[in-house]
Amino acid sequence: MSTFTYSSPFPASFVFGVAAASAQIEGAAFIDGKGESIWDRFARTPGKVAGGDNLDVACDHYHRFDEDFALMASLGVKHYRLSISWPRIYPQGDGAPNQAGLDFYHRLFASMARHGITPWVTLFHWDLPQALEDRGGWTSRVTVDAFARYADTVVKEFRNEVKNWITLNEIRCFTMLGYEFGTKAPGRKESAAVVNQTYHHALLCHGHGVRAVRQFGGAGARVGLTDNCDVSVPVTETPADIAAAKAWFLDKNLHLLGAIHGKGYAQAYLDRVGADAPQVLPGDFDLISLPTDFLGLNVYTATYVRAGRDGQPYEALALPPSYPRADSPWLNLVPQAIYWAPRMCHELYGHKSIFITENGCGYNVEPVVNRETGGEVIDLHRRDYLRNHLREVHRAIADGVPIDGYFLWSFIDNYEWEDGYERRFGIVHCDFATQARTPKLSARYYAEVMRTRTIV
Ligand code: PNW
Repeated sequence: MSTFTYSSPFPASFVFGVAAASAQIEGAAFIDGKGESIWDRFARTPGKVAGGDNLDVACDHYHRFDEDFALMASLGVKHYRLSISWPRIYPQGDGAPNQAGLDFYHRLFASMARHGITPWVTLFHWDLPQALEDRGGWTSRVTVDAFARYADTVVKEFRNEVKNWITLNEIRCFTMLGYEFGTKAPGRKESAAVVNQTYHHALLCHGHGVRAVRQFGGAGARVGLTDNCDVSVPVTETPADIAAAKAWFLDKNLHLLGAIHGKGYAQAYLDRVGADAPQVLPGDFDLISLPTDFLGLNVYTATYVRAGRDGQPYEALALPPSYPRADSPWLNLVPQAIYWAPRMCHELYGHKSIFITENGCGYNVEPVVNRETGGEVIDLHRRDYLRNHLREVHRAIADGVPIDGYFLWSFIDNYEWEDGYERRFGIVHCDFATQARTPKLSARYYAEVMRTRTIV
């Protein structure tokens, strides 16, 4: 019988961490030879980003990483998920690597090591070199070939500093939102066939990332994908609603999670897309389906699903207008999302190691108060979000779901893509005018969770 109860500490090996991404915090957008990214271009396109905010300075982490890691260490953070900026390493996407870019990350990893913080490195978190977009971006195999070289270079270069690798962050966001809806860079609105092809190219890059880590990562290296799967939560936790939620989950994630677990696209997917199916070349699925060591899940929200009527396999419910949400319009507050997403992945695909690679919430108005005593932000809304989600992670572990770690998004307020600097996701407040950092109440709360390994 399991001795893991409601009040048990998280398992000793459970990883608590924080996350951020290169483009959102580094700044130094045109320094030391870094090339233009599609987000640098998108931000300068009128009307695309709130306030016309760009990534030029962001949190100036490029120049302040040492102080940021000291702050992390003071909060007891021992694991940090970051990403490497592709255009800092290959300013033109491919060609010759930029030594100054490589040197920067060596300095950064050295500082992390000095502060006792383990890196979890994402190879691609949306900052595609603009030079590759000019050659077709995610619609083209040129990007796949360039990514393969980039992944080889980065894994070889940092094999002694980095053991935990994540290939790509949230394929949906840089394909569907970037090439179908156009709300994210590069802001294109393409046909279904083109969009399906961008998914396929992204999957191939994931495969190349896995291959590169196996080939060059050295002993002890592990690798996985970070996916923001569409998450369903059963309206009642009864067999009928759970089965319906599972059927919905399988359906909505067929083109990505389904694909990496198959030797080809599922027939149900091919039936759905018909003539818009992506072009698949021989050997593609040898890469796409390479076994990984873990699955990364970014979980923020979910759709409620119940058993279908009239022979339908499920019914997904639209949320009523009064349903609570964060200031991000898509971020409906559904803590059970973080219970069901890993459980479904475990049950449907057999994952044996799952990391929550992001979870957090964004709000606009978070004033710094009590400045005379060093300052704080009373973000009880975030403390609540965090606590409710951690409870569900804990419940999942108690139910035998293999969740091995949790990374909070985000360490610090940063560039929230098309929402610019207006939307704050950090547990550390950033004053973008002065670059002053102020830990929020939620940072103190999370520090106590990490210290005691319990939900305080
Ligand atoms: C993630 N949605 O993006 C990204 O990985 C982060 O870079 C980002 O800052 C964070 O979550 C907060 O937004 C998402 O529309 C963007 O469902 C949009 C969605 C989900 C995740």
